[in-house]
Amino acid sequence: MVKAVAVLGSSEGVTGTVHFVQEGDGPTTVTGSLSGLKPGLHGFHVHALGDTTNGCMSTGPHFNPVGKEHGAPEDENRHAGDLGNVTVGDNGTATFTITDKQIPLTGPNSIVGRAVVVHSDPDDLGKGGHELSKTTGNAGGRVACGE
Ligand SMILES: [Cu+2]
Ligand SMILES: [Zn+2]
Repeated sequence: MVKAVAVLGSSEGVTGTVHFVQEGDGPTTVTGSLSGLKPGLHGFHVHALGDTTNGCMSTGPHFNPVGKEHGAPEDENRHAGDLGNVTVGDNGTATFTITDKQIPLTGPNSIVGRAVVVHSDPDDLGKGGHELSKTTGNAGGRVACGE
């Protein structure tokens, strides 16, 4: 079993912890808790770089090792880092569990050392018809990140 953890921080008071666990070649289970966010849906992705020297801006684009378009977690055509949205309650917190097959913790496409990013707005999952839908899901600013 391989494990990883990302501790999220932000300049806007958002905090959180995200744990990753993978057994063998099976799917990766992601469990997280976040606080300090506005209620509603927030885009949630693995970005390509673990570099937070310039805040969340230096984490690069969505992790996309096989050159696909932005999409929903269940889509065939999606970035590996596309984990959809997390839902934040009225108290500003979210707890969630995601199981996904495209974010291994070992091998050439491993996500270990990359950044987890939470956005200010909902991810439209590539279907919003906005010019950014097929690259970022038009999820707005990067409000918290960690590696
Ligand atoms: Cu993102
Ligand atoms: Zn994406």
